[in-house]
Amino acid sequence: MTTIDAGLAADAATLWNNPPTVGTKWLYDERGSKLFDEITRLPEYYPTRRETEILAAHSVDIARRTEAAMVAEFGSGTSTKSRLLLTAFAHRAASQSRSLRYVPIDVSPEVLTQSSHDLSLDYPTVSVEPLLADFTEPLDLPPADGPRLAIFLGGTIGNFDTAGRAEFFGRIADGLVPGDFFLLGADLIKDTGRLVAAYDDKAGVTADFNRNIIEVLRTALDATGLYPDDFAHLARWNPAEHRIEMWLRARRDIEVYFAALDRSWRLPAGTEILTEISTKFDIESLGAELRSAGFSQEAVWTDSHDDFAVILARR
Ligand code: AVJ
Repeated sequence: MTTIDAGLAADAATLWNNPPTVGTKWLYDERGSKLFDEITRLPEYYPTRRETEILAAHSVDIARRTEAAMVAEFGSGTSTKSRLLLTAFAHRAASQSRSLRYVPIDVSPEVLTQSSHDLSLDYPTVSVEPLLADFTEPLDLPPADGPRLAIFLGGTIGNFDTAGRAEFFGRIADGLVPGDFFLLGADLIKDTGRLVAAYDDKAGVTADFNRNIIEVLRTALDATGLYPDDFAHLARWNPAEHRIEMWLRARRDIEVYFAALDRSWRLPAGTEILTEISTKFDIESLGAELRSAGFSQEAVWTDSHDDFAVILARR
């Protein structure tokens, strides 16, 4: 995990902020990515099932509307939902004797290698071209001989705050040319009880996922005195920012030494560390954000419960 280790040392300064924060992407090492995968199957965690319902119902339509030669997926993870799109896109391309390229982009090399291997076997007509990259940094998409479709699914857009979203949408728009497309999945504002339960499940998988970031810090920064069990998982709804926030609260006074940084980290009992935000949206304001980034809205689909939305935008 050399890429993560080097990056985390450079990223660690926010541990000394007030409140302390840890870059959300450090939740998604190999173990974290597997735990997140488990989260997507929890009864309380509805977003994956809702988005899957939308993609299952509309993939053929999305393939027809875009006629994409390349699908580039930001934060592809295990690409489970992308399979619905790939099936439709590969079929559409084959029926027109076109080829289809799929570019999964992720920060986890293990997850990227495994999913690319599996996809190549299952989609022999699709050229799978994985890209190990952090989508929070500038990134050039490979050129293609036809429309490109950038996709960002799962509601991961919720990990950005308002300024971060504007920057991210602007960067996607810059990387595309007129005629290219952007497909965005976003979780919608709903009953607070359901939202909180989705991030604080009964089985405690989300708690383990959150605490895993402590283990990532411990190994990457060569820490002594740092133990996941010393932290309690908290999921809170922030109504002003309409987002779920995940925090870790120190259960006792904690004193850590990071050998990789030659620096110590003191957390009095009760100190809370912000590890992830998951913003929830209303369709109108999200559409407006896309328009200010230079996209036009082509279509919006929601699931049968109006829990989740998928927006197709054109550059
Ligand atoms: C992967 C960012 C979409 O915000 O719902 C799930 C992450 N964190 N449970 C989300 C997550 C805790 C998830 N995203």
